[in-house]
Amino acid sequence: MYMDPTQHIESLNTVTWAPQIETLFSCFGSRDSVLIMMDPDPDAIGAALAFKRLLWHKVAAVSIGIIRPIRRLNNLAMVRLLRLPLVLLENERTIEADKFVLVDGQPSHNDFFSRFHFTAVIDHHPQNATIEAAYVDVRPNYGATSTILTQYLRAAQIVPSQTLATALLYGIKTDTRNFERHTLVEDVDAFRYLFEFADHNILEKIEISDLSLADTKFFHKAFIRKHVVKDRIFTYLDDVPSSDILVEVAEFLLKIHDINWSIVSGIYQGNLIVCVRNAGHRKDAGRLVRRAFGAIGCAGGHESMARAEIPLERLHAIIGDLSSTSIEMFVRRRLSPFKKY
Ligand SMILES: [Mn+2]
Repeated sequence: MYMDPTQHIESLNTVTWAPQIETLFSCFGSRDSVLIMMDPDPDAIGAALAFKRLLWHKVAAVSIGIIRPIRRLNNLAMVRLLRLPLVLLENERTIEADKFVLVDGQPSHNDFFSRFHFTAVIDHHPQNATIEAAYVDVRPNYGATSTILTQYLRAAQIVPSQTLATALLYGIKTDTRNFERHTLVEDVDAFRYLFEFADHNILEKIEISDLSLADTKFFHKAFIRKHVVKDRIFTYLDDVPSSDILVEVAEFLLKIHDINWSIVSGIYQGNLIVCVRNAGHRKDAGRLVRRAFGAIGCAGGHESMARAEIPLERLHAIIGDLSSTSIEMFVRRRLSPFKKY
């Protein structure tokens, strides 16, 4: 059956929405010192930069504050490569501004936000509480707040700089997962508009920067210990610093030609964690993991990704010795392509 890859992209079927740009500008004066706040993910960062650009030459000062440190490596790459001026708001008493703006979030989303009285709130999350602000624009059907801000820039006839366009483009790409989820024609439109202004070399580096140097030693171990049975590749990594590294390795191993299943396991916080990725036209990762481990631990997932967590005491009761070899063999036997359930 032919599936239109863009069928999930709905259209609002309305006249192109014109942002109330003059109403927004009337909320700010030339003496104002403005702080734009957000919980820093790429969409929020893009939207905040765009808001700052809108206020350029219209107010006395604008700064952008983030309410927690950025840890995701792609996002750190974004901030460093684009040299973004973000300030960590550790303590609200140190904040000196007379007007506050919130993007990609709502005051009720967070204790930190709820302490402020905002002049403007622009967001795309579902609205579950009334928002007290002079200017509110919440559009829950939009894929990204960066899309909304791109419309504001266009309404204000501001051509985005390369840095701004790159940040907005990356914001739209991450929040819509490259248009695989909650996407409107408006998101695609904003993407198309920003595309020609963005720095695609920097964007590419941001998108692929998801490994730290320390992670590479787990890849090394994964390659040394790999074991292939039919179209399944297994590897066991002993203790890992977080379960994320199991995901990274499992996704990487799926790139191997003729491999349809990658099964990467390790010990984290007293549990054996088994991370499974499945590619190909018959995908069943969730079902396989539930059958193999459902009775002894927590197991589940989707068609293409699944995981199981088995407490070590439980594992000890089943296999006795908890050496690398016996744990490795246990996972391999449970997920063997020859095993019949
Ligand atoms: Mn967002």
